[in-house]
Formats: sequence, C-alpha cells, structure tokens
Amino acid sequence: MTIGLTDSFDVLDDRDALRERAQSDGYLFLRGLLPREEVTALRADILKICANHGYLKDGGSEGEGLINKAVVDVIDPVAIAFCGVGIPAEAYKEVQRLESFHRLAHNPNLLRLYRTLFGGEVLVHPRHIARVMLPTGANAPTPPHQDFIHIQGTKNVWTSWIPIGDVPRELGGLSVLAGSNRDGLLPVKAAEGAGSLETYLCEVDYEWVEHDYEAGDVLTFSSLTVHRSIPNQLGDRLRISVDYRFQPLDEEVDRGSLTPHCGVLSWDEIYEGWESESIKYYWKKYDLSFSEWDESIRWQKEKIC
Ligand SMILES: O=C(O)CCC(=O)C(=O)O
Repeated sequence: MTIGLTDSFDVLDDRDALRERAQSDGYLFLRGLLPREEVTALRADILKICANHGYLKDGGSEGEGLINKAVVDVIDPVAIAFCGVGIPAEAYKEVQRLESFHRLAHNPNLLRLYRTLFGGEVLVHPRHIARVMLPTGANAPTPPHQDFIHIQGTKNVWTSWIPIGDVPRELGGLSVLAGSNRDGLLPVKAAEGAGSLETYLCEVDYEWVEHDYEAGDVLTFSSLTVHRSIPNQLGDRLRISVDYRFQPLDEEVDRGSLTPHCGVLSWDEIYEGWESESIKYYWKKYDLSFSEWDESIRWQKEKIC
C-alpha cells in the first residue's frame, strides 16, 4: 500500500500527458480542482439534514459531523444500509433534493477536465450519488470493485469521487488499485458494503493507493479501475463524499444513468423549489445513443483464484 496519489494538476491542460497518465494509472487526482467554499457549502447543506434527523451531536453545532451515538446506534441497520449511501432513505431523499448537490457536478473545472480527457463534448450523468457514511457496523466499507459492473454503457465512463469536507485516511476515504484498469473487466462475487459485489483479485501486481483528502480535491478513475473505501477508524464522525459520472457525449449510455439514484424520488420531486432551471433535464437536449443492460457480467462466480 502506498500513501499519496499523484497530483495531475500540472498536466491539466496537456491533453497527451493527461491521457497518458489516465491510461497508465487508471486514475487522475487533482488537488484543489474545486473551490473549497462551494464544497464546504454543500457539506453544510448535508450536515443540516443530518442534524434535523438527530444524527449529530449537539444538533451539529460543532460542524465536524460528530455523531449523536444515542440516536445513531438505535437506527435499524437495514435502514442505514439503504442503497450503500450510509443513511436511511428518508434523509437521503432530502440530500437528493439539494440543488447544491446536483450543481457541483456541473462545475466548469470538472467539465474542463473531462473535455480534455475525452477530447470532445461531455455527458454528465444526472444520477449522482452521495455517501453520508454514519460510522456504524451497518455501513461496511465499500468492497473492491469496478464501476462498469454497476453503470455499463461505454467503458469510457469516468467517476469523480469528491470528498465533501476534509477526509483524512482515518475517516475512511477512497483507495484505488493503480493500473488495474489495464486488466479489463474482472469477475465478481457477493460482498458486504455499497454495491454488494466484489472484484476477484488474483495475484495482482498493482498497488493500493490511499490519500488524505481535503475539501476541493477530486479523484477521478475509469470504470475499469478497481477501488474500495477504507474503514472509518474515528468512529465518532461521519464521512461525506459524492460520486458523479462523466462520459464522452457521443458514446453509448445506459438508460439507468439518466434516472435518480435508487429511484428514491422522481426528477420532478428532486427539482421542486430549485432556484435555477439550467440543470434540470439538461440531457434531454442531446441526441443520445443507448446500450442494452447486460446482467450476465454481474453473475457471481463461486471461486476464481
Ligand atoms: O465512497 C464510497 O464508499 C464508494 C464510492 C465508489 O465506489 C465510487 O465512487 O464508485
């Protein structure tokens, strides 16, 4: 295991160098790509929801995401494990309604990164995911997996994993198996944690890379790059992050990527009360091509190694 992702900020505008690094490592890390204030404003919106549900100590007044154990420890573990998002569905619906949560995915710095990487126009998948991981046994760390299993469409989908607030390693951020994208699509077995599927890793030479993330950082990786979360060792506070997805506009997309995450709400419900119209149903103006879902790649193999 290595600590410290390679920062690619210096090659952000150098298309060849950026693509070469993306291809060889399977990830790009951009320290401070996003304005810290925008990320911390979203964090404040999410913490307010958590406070309203009683999850935070002293009503969330500390701003550090310290949890109210008396409340959190008695939440039904099945409710907490809802869709791998770390909090029960009632609270997650409120996060999905946040305009700030959906808007961050359209930040010009992110779009610039993907335009350079893809060498063309970008489709931002509207199915955004927030992870508001309460530190309880019900939230097992996310198992090693490749996103293609869950997203499909083109293999050129790239995920942005964005810490919403500082996420030092003790708080349980994301770890990537650098270079694993080069091995193609790998078989899976059932597992605990978000996504419920784990990639079989047999005698790989690649190395896991972990990082102490700060608000504003962006880690992006291909849909074939194996990644996992590391356990939250602090136990008294939650880890907040988002996953957004991007792909070349002219490649195939799975229809599910255009629907709200886990069907928690409809788009009309999500958009209710938003100030701006500009990012509502934006994908409908494109002439998209669609792929068919292949369930067979998710069939679990008994024993591979
Ligand atoms: O944050 C997590 O625990 C999982 C994130 C993830 O697997 C992803 O962004 O694809």
